[in-house]
Parts: sequence; structure tokens; C-alpha cells
Amino acid sequence: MDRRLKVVPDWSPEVADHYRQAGYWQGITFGQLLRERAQHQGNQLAVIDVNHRWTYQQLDQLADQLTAGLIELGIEAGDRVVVQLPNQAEFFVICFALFRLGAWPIMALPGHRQAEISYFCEFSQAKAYFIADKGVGFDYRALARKVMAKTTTVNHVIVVGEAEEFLSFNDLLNTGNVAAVHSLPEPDPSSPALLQLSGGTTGAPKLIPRTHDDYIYSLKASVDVCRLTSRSKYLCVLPVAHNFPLSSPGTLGTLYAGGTVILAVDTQPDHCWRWIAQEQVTMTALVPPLVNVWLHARQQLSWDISCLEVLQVGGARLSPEVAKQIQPVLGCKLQQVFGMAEGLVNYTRLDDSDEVIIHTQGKPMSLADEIRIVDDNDEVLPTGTVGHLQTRGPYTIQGYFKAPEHNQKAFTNDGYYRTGDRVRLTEQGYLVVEGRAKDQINRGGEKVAAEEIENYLITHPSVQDAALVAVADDVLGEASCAFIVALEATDDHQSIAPPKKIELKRFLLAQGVANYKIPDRFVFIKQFPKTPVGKVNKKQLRALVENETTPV
Ligand code: J2J
Repeated sequence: MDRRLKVVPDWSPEVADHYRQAGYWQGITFGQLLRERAQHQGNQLAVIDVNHRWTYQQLDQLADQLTAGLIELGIEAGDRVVVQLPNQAEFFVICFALFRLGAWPIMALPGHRQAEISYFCEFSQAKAYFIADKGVGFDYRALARKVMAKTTTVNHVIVVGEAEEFLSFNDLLNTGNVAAVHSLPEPDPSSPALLQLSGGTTGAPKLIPRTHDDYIYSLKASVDVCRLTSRSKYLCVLPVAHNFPLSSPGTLGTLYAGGTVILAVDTQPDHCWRWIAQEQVTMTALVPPLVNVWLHARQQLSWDISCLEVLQVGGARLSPEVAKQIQPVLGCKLQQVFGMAEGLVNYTRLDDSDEVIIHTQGKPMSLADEIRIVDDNDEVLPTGTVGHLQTRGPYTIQGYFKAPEHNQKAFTNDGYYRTGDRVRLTEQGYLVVEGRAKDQINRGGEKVAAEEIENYLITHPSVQDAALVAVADDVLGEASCAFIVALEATDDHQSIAPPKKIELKRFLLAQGVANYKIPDRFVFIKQFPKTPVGKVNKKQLRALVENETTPV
């Protein structure tokens, strides 16, 4: 059977055996990992946030208590649970409790709204939904009410904080029988630990099944390359559920190494630098737009951040001009990270030359990563030529969850993932990201699938057609621009007036679309330029905006 057609596509038995025998897959689960850390370094600080300072022992104990509570609710191995929390310590209690049960957290972002959350719930048939009461001026209970009004599957909303009519996280910690947790069967390490989110290129977001074996290996390989130890202190500035700060090596990698995770609730330098100075943070990770903010703040703020050894930057293109300033201005080493939630992660190495660190996006973190750069016909190109990046390996998925048709396009017959990135390989084996073939906007690290937003726009009564494209932006690197063909007032449509930009924005927000997906610009156009095969010519649309002298 074609493995791409499975609900959870997995590796062939031969390849899986090889990964096990070569020691990439260790056959342990996240639950066991935390237990082991709690036994050997129980008093070491594991997670710090504004309200908590938990040791490994405390985290382990709380995870057990929540597991017991979830058993009482009837959550079982293989169940899906949507988790949407800002950067707060309870996130790890929730994840490890679900890992221990063998239930699969879906890593929603705090910016997701009704459209995304309802989709995750319905598509995955989720049984429960974890939220915080409030975060950054937003009440997640109001969102949960809207989700619950529509869902056919979610039975429980569990709230960290003031629960109102929902279940309280704190109450749940004290309802179950903790002894029962110790006799739970251990989940199969080759089964999914979690579902990550794909940046997406299609109308519906895709879910990425990452197994205990593969994700723990990606942590181990990251920890080795980044040289994390139990003395490492990692400040999480980006949303904790995102794959980069979660696993490259991120928070889970830091816990793998036995270090300490510190959670920032704000990305601004005055908040983050206070943490860095107070907790003697050694490593953190940013997306390129934040690097600019941090560089500019250096002259105004005098926090001593000399303890910071490494600043990782990834998620979107970092310009060499900005890269060059990091060491002199912030006093720490830059590490470029080019990764993806589907798997493959590339790092520049800490002892690489400045030339490599500034001008490349690193090389694969594992010797078992297989990469190839191909032309439009999947033919391998000579080294140095720009082409499509394809990859497979011990921590790159073999297919998305429940997406057989899409998987046949997104993965090759021989199990390579088509990343959609256009890259070049240097003589030294490093990758340089040159562009993108996928129909996606990378808004400073936040990914927007063009088709998803186009699908919403064309349901507006006065929109005939819509095309979303990326345009250059000084702050974000890329911004999104929606080109709109309005419905002409014909005899049949006398009453239809061309829509206003603000109306289209409000329309999208009313559909419950996350804020970061709302187009930054709207341009009205009579008709779309077409390619010779009749598709919308997005290159030409982009050129229309980029050649404009006045802002649109
Ligand atoms: C250019 N484009 C980049 C980079 C990612 C570590 C780091 C990042 C992600 C991530 C991740 C880039 N320069 N340095 O999961 O573990 C673009 C590429 C890529 C897509 C993946 C990790 N780093 N990108 O960003 O799943 O287009 O993961 O395919 O969100 O981001 O996006 P995502």
C-alpha cells in the first residue's frame, strides 16, 4: 500500500528498523523522558514564567495529576486535544499529561480564532480544548463559546485561570487518582506524540503527525548541534507551540538537555532583556522582524545581556546586512535556523566562519537527513544551481494526518517531502534559501496560505475573484496583498457596489480568521493577468505593486 494514503503515514518497516538500529530512534516516550529527568535532577528548575518556578520534580508531579484528571474525563490514548495557550508554564503540564496518556495535542497558536480552531476540532474530531482565560487583551473563553456552539466533537473546554462556565485546570489537577497514572500502559514510541501545524499552501490547514521517536530524535540532534547542557537557560520569546521555539532545540530541547526554560509573554526588548539579565539566559530565538526591533533598542536600554551566548534566527529570510550587526550590537553569536514543522532543520554551526553564519541558512542537523535539489521534473540539479528542496529522514514526516490526496502531491513516491522552498547548495554543503515555489506568504515568520484567504474572499457577495500575493515590506520582509476583481454591476446585479477595503477586512474578521492572515493591502483590478496555461499570473501581480511609486 502507498504509505501516503494512510491516516497517519509512517515509515516502511525496513527504514524504521534502520533508524532504530542506527540509534536515531531510542524507543522512549516524552512521558518517560520527563520521569527520568525528575528522578535524576528533580530539584533543578525546569520551567519559569511570571507566576511559576517549577522544578523537574514539580513538573513531573503536576503532569501526573493532570493525567489523572484527564482519565476521569474519559480522554484516552489516540484522542486529539486542541491546546491554545500563550507562553505560560501550564502549557508543559498539559503537553506532558497528554504525552503520558498517548493523546495528541494539536499545537494551535494564540493568534488563531474561530475559523482555525473550529476547523482543527472538527477535522481532527478533538475531544477537548485547552485555553487560558485571557491573553494579550483577548478573552479565550469568548472564543471557546463560539467554538462550542458549532462543534460536534469537543466535550470539554479546560481553562487555565478563571474558568467561568468551563472546567478549571486547577480543579482538574485535584480530581483524579494519581496512582492510576503509574499503571497506564506506555504509548508506543512510534505513534504520534503531537500534531504540529503546517504553514500551509492549500485552502485547509494541514496537521503534521510527529511521533515520540522522531520528535525526541530531533531534540537530541538539535541539543548536540547547539551544545545545550543542564546549565543552559532558554528564553522562549516566540509562541511556545510553534515548532521552532518548541523543538529547535527550543523549550522541549532544553528540557531534553535538563536545562531551564523561561517563558516571555512579550517580545519587546525591555521585557525580554530583564528576563535575560535576571535569569542569566544563555540562548533565545527570534524571527527576523524582531531582530530589527532588538537591534534598534540596544542604544536606549542598558540591561546587561552579556550572559546571552547564542541568538538563533529563523522562520523567514534574514538579510546579511542585519545578520552582520547581531554580534557587534547584541554581543552574542548568531545561529541561523532554517527549519519546518514537517521535519528537516538546518543550523549554522557555532564554530562556523562569519562568512557561513551571515550568508547561509545552515546545513542539515543530522547525517541521516537526505536532501536533494531538483528541477520542475524532479531531476537532480548540479551543486550550486537553485532548485526545489526535497528531503527525507528520521524526523521528517512521510505524510500529513488524514490527507491522502494532498500527500500524493506533497511527497514523492520515494518518500521525500517537497518543501516548496527554492534553495542552492554551497560547495561546503550549506543551504541558501533563494525563494519559494509554494503559494504562501511568509509574513516575518508567520505563514499564510494564499488559497485559504482567497477562498474566504470569494464568498463576499461583491467579489468575483481574489488572489493573495507576497509583496516586499520593510518591517516584515514580506506583507500580503489581496488583488480583488469586483463583481461588475450587471442587469442581474444592479445593487452590487464595489466593496471597500475596510469592508473586506471586517468580512474576514467576521469569519473568524486569525488577525495575521488579514491582507495588509488590497488592490482592485479589472481582471487578472494569466499565465500561458490560464492560471492567475501572481508574478505579474506582484510586479504591479512593486513598481508602484505611491503606496496602495
Ligand atoms: C528562510 N525561510 C525560512 C529561514 C524557515 C526551525 C526554524 C523555523 C521553522 C519554521 C521551524 C527559514 N530562511 N531561516 O519549524 O523547527 C520558511 C521556509 C520553510 C517554512 C517552514 C523550525 N526558516 N523558513 O519556520 O513550518 O519556507 O517552520 O519551509 O513555520 O518557513 O515554516 P514553519
